[in-house]
Amino acid sequence: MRMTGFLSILAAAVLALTGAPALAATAAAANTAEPVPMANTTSDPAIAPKPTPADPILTATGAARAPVEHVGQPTDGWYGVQTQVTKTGEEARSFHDNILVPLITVVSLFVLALLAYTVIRFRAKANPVPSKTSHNTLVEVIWTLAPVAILVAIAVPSIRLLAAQFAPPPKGAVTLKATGNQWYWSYEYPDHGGVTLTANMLKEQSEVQPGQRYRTPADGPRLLAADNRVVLPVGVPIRLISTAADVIHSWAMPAFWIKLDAVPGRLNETSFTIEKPGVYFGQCSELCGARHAYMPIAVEAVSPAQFAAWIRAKGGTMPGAAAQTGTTPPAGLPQMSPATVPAAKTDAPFQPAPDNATTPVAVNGTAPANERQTGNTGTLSQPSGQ
Ligand SMILES: [Cu+2]
Repeated sequence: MRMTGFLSILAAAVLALTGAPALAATAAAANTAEPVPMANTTSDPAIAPKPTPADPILTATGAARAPVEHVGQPTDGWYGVQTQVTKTGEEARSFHDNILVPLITVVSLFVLALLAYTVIRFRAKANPVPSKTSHNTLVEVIWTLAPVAILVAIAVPSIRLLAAQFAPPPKGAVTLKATGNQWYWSYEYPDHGGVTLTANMLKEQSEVQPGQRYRTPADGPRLLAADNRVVLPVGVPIRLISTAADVIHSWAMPAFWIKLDAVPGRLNETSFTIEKPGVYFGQCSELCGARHAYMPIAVEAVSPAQFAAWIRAKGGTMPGAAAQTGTTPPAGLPQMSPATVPAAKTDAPFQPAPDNATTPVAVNGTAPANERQTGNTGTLSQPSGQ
């Protein structure tokens, strides 16, 4: 009887190992076979603004900078986490690959071996007279202390990594505010003259009307390419602030080791520094409705000089210049963490007000009530079909 139980465990393990790729393949097939549901195909504003040579992020030919394969995006058949381009991400990847996976493997094999030994050695047929042993102090102390030691060994680097992700950024950090909307992302650079942009997923050529912009390989992978990329400087600390306009979304960027919930009425904050220039892709990672899967995140990391040029091309200002006019408060954003943000302040206190780009964003929920009513999704430049 016990032998049968063991065999069924083995069978389940084998099934899980061999069945997983098949399931994944089925899911992938279903994914490619189904047309992308578009709630509002006619009014969705995926029309290409003609690339302007003045945009410093465009290459000399006027095309978007093409992403590099295997970097900042998923790869077919790839095991493990994506290549990391932040310090915390690299530490976390190393912790996962070099400590957690070997440890899990050793523990699993050890338990499997113990189980197999017990099942075979102490089976009823081989033991007509069962042992009456009820406890063994030494063994009990070992099997209590060994897991405790393993857990402590895992907890110390884990907690250090967790703390590193939520450490307040140093002075001079670039603030990026990401707002989740059903179903697109809008962004704001409050320290840079209130530059705003809206990012919608780029559709496939077969899904758009003639003349409308569609995804090309240079834009990025299907379902991950966005019509507008978030531009961030390399080597400069970034303060990411997230919130949402309707339901909970999550700003997730695997290559940065970032997954930050975007909650209506709240501000969440994290910080990171991108180490390598490139194009990186992520997705909303909180189930937020029918088109949850179609609100990608595309980040283009460039040199600080290119970033400054891009900000100027977008009509913004670099913080040094802006501070003198008093229009933007680089240090005025409160250091908010999920724990310190007032929870139930207002309905929509964190809406950007793109009508007047020089108005500081009401990040602390103290904007007058009449201002809170403005700046809703209607003022965003390219709201997606809903
Ligand atoms: Cu979402």
